Amino acid sequence: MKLLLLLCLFVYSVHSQEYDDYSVVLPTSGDALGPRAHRPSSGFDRYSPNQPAPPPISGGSRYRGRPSTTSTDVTTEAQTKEVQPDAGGCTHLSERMGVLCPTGCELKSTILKQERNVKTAVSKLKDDVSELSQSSNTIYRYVDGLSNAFRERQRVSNENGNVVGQYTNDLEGQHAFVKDTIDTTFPSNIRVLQGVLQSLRDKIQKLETAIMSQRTKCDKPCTVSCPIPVVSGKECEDIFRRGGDSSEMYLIQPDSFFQPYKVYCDMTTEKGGWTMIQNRQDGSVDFGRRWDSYRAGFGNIASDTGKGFCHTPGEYWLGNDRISQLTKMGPTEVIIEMTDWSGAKVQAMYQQFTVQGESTGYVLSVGRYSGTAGDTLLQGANELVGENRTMTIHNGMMFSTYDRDNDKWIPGDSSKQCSREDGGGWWYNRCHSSNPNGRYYWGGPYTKDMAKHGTDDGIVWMNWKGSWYSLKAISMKIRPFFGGAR
Ligand SMILES: *[C@@H]1O[C@H](CO)[C@@H](O)[C@H](O)[C@H]1NC(C)=O
Ligand SMILES: [Ca+2]
Repeated sequence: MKLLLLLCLFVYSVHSQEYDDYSVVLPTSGDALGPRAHRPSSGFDRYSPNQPAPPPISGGSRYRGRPSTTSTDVTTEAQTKEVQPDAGGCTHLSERMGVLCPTGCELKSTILKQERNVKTAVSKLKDDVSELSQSSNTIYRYVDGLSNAFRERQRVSNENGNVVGQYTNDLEGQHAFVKDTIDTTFPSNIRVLQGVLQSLRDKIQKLETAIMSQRTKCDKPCTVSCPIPVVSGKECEDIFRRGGDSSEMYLIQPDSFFQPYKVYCDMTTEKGGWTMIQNRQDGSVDFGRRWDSYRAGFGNIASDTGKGFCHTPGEYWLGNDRISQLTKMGPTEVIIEMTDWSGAKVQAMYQQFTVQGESTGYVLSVGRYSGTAGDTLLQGANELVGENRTMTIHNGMMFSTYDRDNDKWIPGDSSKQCSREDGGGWWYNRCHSSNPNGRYYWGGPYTKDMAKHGTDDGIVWMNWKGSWYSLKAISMKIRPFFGGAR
């Protein structure tokens, strides 16, 4: 009987484990979560107001307004495309060519981790089942012996008349019950267990097949199958003026001292010519990275989903050195577009956007906001007042990563690091009103309990959605400012 109960419990727990994988903690509606974006002074420390930000580069642009007849003489050049052999992704034959690969390789390591867990669970399950089979065999033997004893007793009782009649009846009843249990319940429970085991085996089979295919894929460097357009330029505006009018991946070379690299160009939004420097859309790339990684850039530039060219941007950070160099060539504007989980879109534009070089910590300076998302970079979080708001302004800040603390939250105290708590590299103050490189949360609202350090480490734009809503998508694109384009 005890064994039966154990069996049922076991089957139940196997089933409930499967459901556990999908259970999600939903934020309760009554939760009043205050903004965690700032770190108010404790009394001992004081917040030292921002130094004035270096003015962003403005004034005469290298670019005049767009000529009204764009690209009639260069269209033939733009339309011929050339397949360029290339290697990127898991192993880069040539890092300077940029990163370009489906995220299969990151997927692989995740699957391998899961595979180990499932394997242990199944081998334990195997042991349990064989143990059960054995113990049920023992019980079969016991019942068999019982049956024999019963027959023997019956013979004796027949000989002895009704002397032990009463006792025999009892024994008969018990025997029937036990035999019934053994014959029906036990085998059916074992069948259920065997079914569970089989379905787990099937799942492992599938995982193994997936892993094998990923392994072969990652054995050799992933090759990019989509062609790189022949038309190239200093950046995407240059390419647009040379006739590159489709949004896709291009090769750019901002100046002749730098190697050319790949980048995604948006040629349709607000008249096109935008060089994408940051993109989040599905959480496929980890943005919790070191200083060196943010300096060099990381992620996947673009991919081909069957149209024959790299028209879909991946998640990436172009790299602080490249961003700085592009914005210091002349007056530059930035557009930050974002989407929530219901599909609503807003944008923030700054007509001035300059990032200084590494020696000064990639100081950010922006100016002249317009848009629908709310101005976080210059104004800080609207929901905060006084110093609490000032300490969320990003303009004038240096870049910080979890291994390089340049923020304004008690400089010098290594336990007070915005980047470590808020998930990504950014121009943190003390700490943020926007956090585009934060952790990717599925679905939008998230809570303190879900965050690694209890802080608002999601993809946050406070002046649109507050601290506790993580956006579905956000991107940053820059363009030489030439005025009057809109
Ligand atoms: C700043 O925030 C702290 C805690 O959230 C609060 O106690 C303080 O009064 C705020 N300061 C201002 C000026 O609102
Ligand atoms: Ca700090």
